[in-house]
Amino acid sequence: MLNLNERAQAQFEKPISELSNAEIYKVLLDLVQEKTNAMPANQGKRKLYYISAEFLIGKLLSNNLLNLGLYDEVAAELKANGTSLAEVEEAEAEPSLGNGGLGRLAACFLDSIATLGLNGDGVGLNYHFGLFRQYFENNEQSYEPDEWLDHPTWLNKSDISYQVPFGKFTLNSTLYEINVPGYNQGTINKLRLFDLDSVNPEIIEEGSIDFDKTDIKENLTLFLYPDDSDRNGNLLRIYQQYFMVSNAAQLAIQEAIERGSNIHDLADYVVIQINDTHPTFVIPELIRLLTTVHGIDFDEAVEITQNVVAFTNHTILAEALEKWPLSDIHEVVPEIAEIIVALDERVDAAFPGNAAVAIIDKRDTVHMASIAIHYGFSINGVAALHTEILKNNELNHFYEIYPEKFSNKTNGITFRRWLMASNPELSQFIDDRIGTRWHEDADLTDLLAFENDEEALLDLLRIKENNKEALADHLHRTRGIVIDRHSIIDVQIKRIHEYKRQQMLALYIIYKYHQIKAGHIPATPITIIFGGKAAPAYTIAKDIIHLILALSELIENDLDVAPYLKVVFVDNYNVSEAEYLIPAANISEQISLASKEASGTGNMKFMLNGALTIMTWDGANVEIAEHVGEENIYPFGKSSEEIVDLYANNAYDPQYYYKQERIKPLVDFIISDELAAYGIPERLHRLYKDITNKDYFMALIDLEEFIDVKEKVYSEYEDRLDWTRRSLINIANAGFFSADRTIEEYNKDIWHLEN
Ligand code: CR1
Repeated sequence: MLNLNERAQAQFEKPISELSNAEIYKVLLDLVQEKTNAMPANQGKRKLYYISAEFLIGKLLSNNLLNLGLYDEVAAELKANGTSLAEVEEAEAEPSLGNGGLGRLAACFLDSIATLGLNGDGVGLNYHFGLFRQYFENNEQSYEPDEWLDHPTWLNKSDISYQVPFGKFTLNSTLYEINVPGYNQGTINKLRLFDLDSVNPEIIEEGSIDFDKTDIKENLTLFLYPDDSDRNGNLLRIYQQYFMVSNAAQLAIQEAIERGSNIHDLADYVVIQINDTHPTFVIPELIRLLTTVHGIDFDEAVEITQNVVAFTNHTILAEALEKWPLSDIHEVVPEIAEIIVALDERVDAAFPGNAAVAIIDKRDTVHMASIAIHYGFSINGVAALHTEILKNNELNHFYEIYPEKFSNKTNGITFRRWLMASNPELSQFIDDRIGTRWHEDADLTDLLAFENDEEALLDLLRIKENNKEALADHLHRTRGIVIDRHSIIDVQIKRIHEYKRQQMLALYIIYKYHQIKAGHIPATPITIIFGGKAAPAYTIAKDIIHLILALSELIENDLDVAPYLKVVFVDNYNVSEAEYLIPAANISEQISLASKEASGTGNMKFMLNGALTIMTWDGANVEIAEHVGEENIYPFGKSSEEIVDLYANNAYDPQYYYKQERIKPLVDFIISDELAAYGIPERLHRLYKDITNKDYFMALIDLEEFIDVKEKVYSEYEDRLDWTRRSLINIANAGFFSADRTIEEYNKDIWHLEN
């Protein structure tokens, strides 16, 4: 017995039934912290450090209770006291330590690494305000600092601190730690977040997220990805990155020495996985520490580093493959700039004349991915198609010289959070049908035996309806938004980016709006839900948000259409919102321009929760289609080869598509008088011009096929039992997308941790 009432009395001198949600949350937080603080860490000679700019960990209470085996007991005690975990969790603040798929992947990985009992910690920064809190005003995105640290958190302050020697000053770090218990493991790993005591929120200008970018001591860990559209922003990002990796490298070396390393054998003790290019400075930093602090000569330091560091690439978008002017790096940390120059000279000597693999290009710009590939021992992509594109296109010049370094590790998601914690009813449904072995091995294929079992299908249908009900309540309670709980729930949630093509779905909405106006009433009302943030400096992405919000208001105010079509943009989309949206979704929108979405992981979460996917042949969608079979998914659009060719030959002309009879009126509607009533002409005209003249991510190329497939999907939804049968088939085949499988692959091929 946990006896929560005793704890409540001791802490608040009241029984549970008289506590507020925030107080109950505090009781449970302390209970879990007590347990995990007492648990031993995973052991092993070799230890992994997973360095990442983002860890989008979400709220931790339910997940931790689940992993500790306390979930059912706590749920029962709360119920007996007239409340529930869902209600109590409303009092938990979601940590603002990440933004997108890259950060959420890191969080799923931490859960799986701990669950497999492997010795591996996450290392990152303790951002005080994350990216930003998004809200909408006048149908535009607005910003607020996303406060989370003034609520009770899971952070433990450690006494570990390092000196980080920048060119102009040295800063002392403070390390905070979050326990990461594995599922049924009895051991923990940690997420280790470095910070500065001198950081000062007061420097943020009232009512904005602006601050003095040059005041490094006070601003260093305020925000994730501070605006880098000017030089001071560039410098700040370099300050952040170097601060993160210098601490990580010092920590890894110190712990290796404690476990018995003599530094020459560091690679037997340490493996560092760098999550995208943001932590790449760890390579020159390791070399600096080995040579200056540990007395190793340069050649050997390079060799040691090369055996320690492995790199994951998460995108082929040029904008995200980081490049920094050498002079900027020099200004922040001259020693690191000098080491990079030396590393570049070695590359030059080894591959003379091969400009494509140079670290420093002709304009003295440093290519971070080049450092990571030359001076790491492994590079992997995050889905089969993505890895092929890296090998054959984007990174082909590197692949030619280092074929043995390349491998694929298709992403995965943790079923603990994305099924057991966020969809308990579905989880119970599965337990009742096939037992609980899947909790360990993620194998759900025995569910296929129920494909034609009407009772099971009706049960599954009822669970989806309940989750829709819960979503409707949540949207109403938190935002006053009313949705039809019996409508079809059609969801696109992800960062806002042209390549993800939220604008294509917006054009479809314009199509549907006119169809309904013309009297073609859908058999079931439709609710289309968006969620996601646009980077503050990304104008077109903000214009796309504006278009969707304006359409939403237009439709809302049109009494002919409003009963049948509703468009919702959920503000400040995050993990907590995803946990309502994904279990409730009927349709998952995975409609990126083929070749551009490295993997996607939302796609896997929707599949696992029984949504059917509308997809382009991109990223992990391709593998999802392989696992569920093409009859249980809705593919459309040009192939990645076709798109890669179009780019290579500069052969895409948006005007050609714009002029098509079915497309032109949809695009023209963006600048119509009707929409102008709800919109800002400048934004709508700019977007219109962009789509008709540039359309770099080809929103128009697949639009006609998209319209056809959407119509087909909605009409097939009318056969609820057959729809639910295919939903079951999707769930049953999701096992491959467990992050445990992904982590087993990383460990077998790259990390070689023993447990
Ligand atoms: C990719 O866009 C992928 C995640 C995790 C993202 C997405 O397709 O699923 O990484 N990349 O691998 C990213 O955020 C900065 O790059």
